[in-house]
Amino acid sequence: MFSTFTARRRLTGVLAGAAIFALAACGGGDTDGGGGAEGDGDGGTSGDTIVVGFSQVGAESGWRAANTKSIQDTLTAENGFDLKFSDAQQKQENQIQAIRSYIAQGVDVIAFSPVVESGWDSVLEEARDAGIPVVLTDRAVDSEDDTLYESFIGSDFVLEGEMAGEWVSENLAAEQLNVVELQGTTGAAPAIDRKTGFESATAGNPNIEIIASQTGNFTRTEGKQVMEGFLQAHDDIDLVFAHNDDMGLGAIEAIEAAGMVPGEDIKIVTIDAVKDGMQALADGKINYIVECNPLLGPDLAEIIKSVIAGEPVEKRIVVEDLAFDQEAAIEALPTREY
Ligand code: GYE
Repeated sequence: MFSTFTARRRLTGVLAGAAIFALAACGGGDTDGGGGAEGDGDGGTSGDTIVVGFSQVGAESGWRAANTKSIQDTLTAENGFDLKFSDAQQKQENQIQAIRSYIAQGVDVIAFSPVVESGWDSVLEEARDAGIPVVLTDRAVDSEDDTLYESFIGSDFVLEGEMAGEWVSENLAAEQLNVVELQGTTGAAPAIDRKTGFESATAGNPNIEIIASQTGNFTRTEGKQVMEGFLQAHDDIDLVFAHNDDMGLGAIEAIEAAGMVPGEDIKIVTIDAVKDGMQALADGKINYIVECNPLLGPDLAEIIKSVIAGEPVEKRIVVEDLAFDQEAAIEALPTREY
């Protein structure tokens, strides 16, 4: 269907088959509300219910909302889980506190999406000392000791940045192209890696120049604010490269408020491919989106079950990502899950 855009998809690891099965099985799953901390309070440790403490980054983006929903819809009592879920509001200290609380509660498994890459060693050592396995989802840690966690499932963010950069280089850079970059949260794996990937893919093209680069913290509001600043400082911006859709959507607002046409006067390339972003792409306000699949719940459930069963799990499981131009977005939108 999107054959021209799927060439670089991949999913590695021995769990690939199980993961794909789980994703398919989840499609018709429960949609009955899903609330926050599922199954708390019945302290029964009944049978083989797996108690999971999950520390989420926050609620900063459409991607995050879809990711949270996927996890809450999958780690249900019906599927054999007792999920304790907390939202860290993009603060590392809140995540460390949540993980310590899960250790104190003696959960069976801790899973989390680390807001930033650094600074996790001591709390992960505490989990290990307590005999509680840890699974990383979505974002990586930079710990040198990879025995501190069982498995890390998430996209290849460097590849996403490269895919964006390659498309820009091939499609928009026949002449001088002045790029402004809206970076994700400072210190977060996807911000670091997407920047690296984009830079390496565009470095060989002498027409492409990144004239400004600043964090918009993966939110629409900050994306808009930073773009307003870019527009005040530069009257020669040709392209916005935003590390996620939400910041790109914020940039659209700033560009329109400045009396220009997003997607034409200033081109926009983003990463995520959530519905709002895809709609803007279909409308011609965004020019290209590299996907980052947030539906990690089913794979996470399989990994956790394997860990508890004492089965070997892959240390790194890479999630597949597509990419979309306007035509592909129009085709995909009617059946888009997130
Ligand atoms: O791209 C962004 C979110 O970690 C991959 O976090 C995730 C990123 C995603 O805020 O929208």
